[in-house]
This record gives sequence, structure tokens and C-alpha cells, in this order.
Amino acid sequence: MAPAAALSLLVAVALMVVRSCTAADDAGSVDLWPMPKSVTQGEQTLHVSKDLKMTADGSKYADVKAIIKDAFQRMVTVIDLDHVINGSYQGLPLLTGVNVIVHLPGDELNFGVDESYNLSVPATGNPLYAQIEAQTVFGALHALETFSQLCNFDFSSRLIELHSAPWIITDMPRFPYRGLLIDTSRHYLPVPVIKSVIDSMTYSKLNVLHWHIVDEQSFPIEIPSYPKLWNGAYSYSERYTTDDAIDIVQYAEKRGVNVLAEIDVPGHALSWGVGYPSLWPSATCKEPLDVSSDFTFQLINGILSDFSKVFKFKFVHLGGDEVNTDCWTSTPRIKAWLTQHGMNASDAYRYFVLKAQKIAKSHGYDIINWEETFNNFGDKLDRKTVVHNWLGGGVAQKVVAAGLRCIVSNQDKWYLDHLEVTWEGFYMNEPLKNINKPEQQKLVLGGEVCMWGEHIDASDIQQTIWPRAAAAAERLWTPFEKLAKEWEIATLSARLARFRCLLNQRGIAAGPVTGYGRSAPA
Ligand code: CP6
Repeated sequence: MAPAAALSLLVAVALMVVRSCTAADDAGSVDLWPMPKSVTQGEQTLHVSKDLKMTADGSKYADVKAIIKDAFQRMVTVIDLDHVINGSYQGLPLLTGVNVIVHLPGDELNFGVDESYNLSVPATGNPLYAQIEAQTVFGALHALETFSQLCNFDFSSRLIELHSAPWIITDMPRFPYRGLLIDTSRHYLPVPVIKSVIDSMTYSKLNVLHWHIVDEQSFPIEIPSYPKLWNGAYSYSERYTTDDAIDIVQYAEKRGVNVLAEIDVPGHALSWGVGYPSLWPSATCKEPLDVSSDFTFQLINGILSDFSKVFKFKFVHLGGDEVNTDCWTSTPRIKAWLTQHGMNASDAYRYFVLKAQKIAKSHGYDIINWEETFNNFGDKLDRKTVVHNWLGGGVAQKVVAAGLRCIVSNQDKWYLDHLEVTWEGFYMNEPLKNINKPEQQKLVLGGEVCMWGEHIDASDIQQTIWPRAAAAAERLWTPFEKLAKEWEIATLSARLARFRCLLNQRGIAAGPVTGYGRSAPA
């Protein structure tokens, strides 16, 4: 490239990425991420009172729901209400409260909970109150998040401005499963970092934290039934106690985020043998877990029994990917066992996965498995199995045609450790690609972006996840008809940049909206 051309390209890129954090003020722009199902707006600017109150008039439940009260307090913090200077509201209408109506009792989160909400912000009224109406507290949480994104702190007046009232927003998710995977085996992530990831998820309405807790490199979690398992942790400080896990699950649930725990068997489990070496086929050949030993399955039973007291999500993830059975066939003891049972190595892989499924079911879980299990013996899987796609072959189409449920995470588009995939690439990954029958579409529960841990740790996880995960979050939340088409995608960058800025203001180290993962700011 000629130097002049290169320079002008650089300048153009710099102009593209340096953006103001202010909401676009042009009429008709909607600075919300993800875009709600339906939005109407007006032209009136309001101020938000420093004494903004939450009420629950007309609600049988919201006034007693600690979840909503806590969420309101967090919302007040993120919009920076503390720094509003009282009394100089300059004659604009003053919003003095948010009224929250929740229709259903209960505040137990699980898969498929109603997350819909209505939010209206009138332009006139005395008192002037925003109105939130939701079926469940979890819908109301999303409404509070949306409300927070309407608020803009103005540093010249030191007031919060809310533009373009009246707002009428009707919203609900396109998919019930909107996930993010974290991996605490390749690098340990301290509890506060995991909590900060949970916070960040709520800002883009993701609702499943897939916790890939354990893998071959380390076993960081305490399993009371088999206390030597966490001998496989990297160090004494790089561990999660049962109380840490409970703390994380409760923290997430209060914010509308389910925690999906994974043990990845029989491959990806080498670290289990640090505490219990008999799980290894031999001292020199250490995975997959010994299929011939009853102890292997007793231990899986112990782990899932302990999990069932901590992880209350309907699903547990049993992995099942990348199983190389060479250690089974090359270990004489196991080879003899295979012969005795009339199994070859791939029979034994199926035997292992199905046996683990039965154990998980006995503890009340529905099962998620990586797609190799379906690719190898889909017809034998428990019919309630959810198949988790990650390879590039478009397996979702086959899974739903077979009547099973599916989660989409194809690595060429939704793996966050693939730094070369741009936010536009994340945005354009369509989970229902080539799935046209409504009854099959319903079997696609949603999707998940994956932050594998080999190349990240606490120091750079947030800027590797964000803003690209937000692009996927909109794909999973917003109705298909309202998503940008490939040729319109450039029109999203200002709105995404504002959302990224909002993440930064809330203490989340989201990277700049340059397109690529983890790039330096311009
Ligand atoms: N660990 C486990 C991994 C991966 C998988 N499972 C993985 C494979 C390929 C890429 C990224 C991650 N690191 N347990 C696959 C599901 Cl590119």
C-alpha cells in the first residue's frame, strides 16, 4: 500500500473509533443495547430527580421483593444519581419515580422464566413516574436495565437527562438461552472477577453463565464428597470452596443469570487424577477417565450429588467433546475389559456418556452435551439432551430435525478466543440459519459465546469478551425482523460504541469498537 493511502486509512480508522460517550441526540435514534422488540418515543427531554423513588403501586408483589429493591439501588448507582446537584432542574419536567408492577409471585429463577416487560416513561404528569410492568421479577430487572440506558448524566448541568420522552417500550427475548462460557481450569478467575462478568452480562441481557469449571489443566472447585479432587488445583489460593460456588450462584440468580455447571467427561478430565490417580488409565496415559472402573462413576455421582445442592439450574453440562480413546486401547487392563464386554473404543465412549447422563438424571438434571456425542450416537442420547454445537458443520439443523434441542456456539463465529472474528462477525451469526420449520425453530434454545481460558486470565478477560459478546447478545435478544442485515451493519457501530462506553463507565473494561477482539484503543 502506498504510504499516503496507508496514512489516510489510519486516519479514517482513528476517526471511526474515537467516539463520544453521549447518547446520539438526533431525533428518532434509540440508544439501547440490545434493541427492544418495540419502541416508540417522543421529543421531550426530562430531568431525573436526585430523589428518584421506587414504588410498587398496583403490584401485589414488587414491594416485598428484595431482588427488585436491590436492582433499583444498583440502577441508581450506575446512572450516577449521587452526583446530581439538586434543585437546578431548569424548568424541564422532572421524573421523580419508577413504579414497578410484577404480576406473578415467586422469585425463583430457572430456564424459560418469563423475561418480558413493558416500560413507559411519560412526558407529562404530576407526579411524573416511569412505569414498569412485568410478569416476573426477572422481566422487571431487564426493564430497570433498559431504563438505566435511557439516562444520560450531563456534566455541564450535573443533571441526568432523559431524552425523547414519552417512551413506550415492549420487550421480550427472542431466545430463552443466551449464554456466555467462562473457563476456570486453564486460568483461575477470582470470585470478584466472575461477579464482574455476571454484572456485565446483565447489561446486555445475557442470562446463562456457563461455568466450565474443570478441565485437564486444573480442578479448582471443592467437592465435599471427594475432597482430594481439588488437589488438582493450580495452588492453594486458586480454589473455589463450596461457599464460593454458592455465593456465585446466588449473586447470579439475584441478577437474573442462571449458572450452568460443567464437568467435561470422559476427555478433558486429566486433573481429576491428581487427587485420585486410579482414574487415569495408567501413570503415563492419563485421559480419558478410566471407563472400566466403577470408581470413575462413583466419583461422577459424588460430584453431581454435591453439584445438585449448589447449582439449581435445570441443566448440567457433561461435556463429551474431543475424546481420544487411545489410552483405553493401549492400556492392557482396559483393553481386556473392552474385549470382555464386547465393546470397541467407540462403544465405550458411548457407554461412558450414556452412563454419566443417567447419573445426572438421577440428581434431577436435564443434560447438555457437546455435539460430538450427537455426531457419534445421536440416536442413543437421552431424548431430552440438549446438544451444544461448537464445530463448524451446522449441526443445529440435524439436531432439530432429529427432534432434539440445540444451543449454538459455532467456533468460527462465537468463540471469543478467536481474536480475528470481528463484532460484525459475532453479530451476523444466525442460530436459525437453514432452520425454517417453526416446530424445529423452537428446538433451538438459543446460543452462547465462549471465552475459553487458555489465552486469557483476570487481567484481560473483560476486554476480550466485550464488546463482541454484546453483538451476539443482540442477535439472541432482539426479534429477527429488527436485527440489522449484513448491508446495514455499519449503522450499528455508534449505538454499540455508546453501549461499550456505558460498560466502561460501569467499571467493565470493554475494548473499543474496532471490529477485532482485544485491540488497543486508537
Ligand atoms: N476445551 C474444551 C477447549 C475447547 C473445547 N472443549 C476448544 C476447542 C477448540 C477451540 C477452542 C476451544 N479449549 N473442553 C471444545 C468444545 Cl478453537
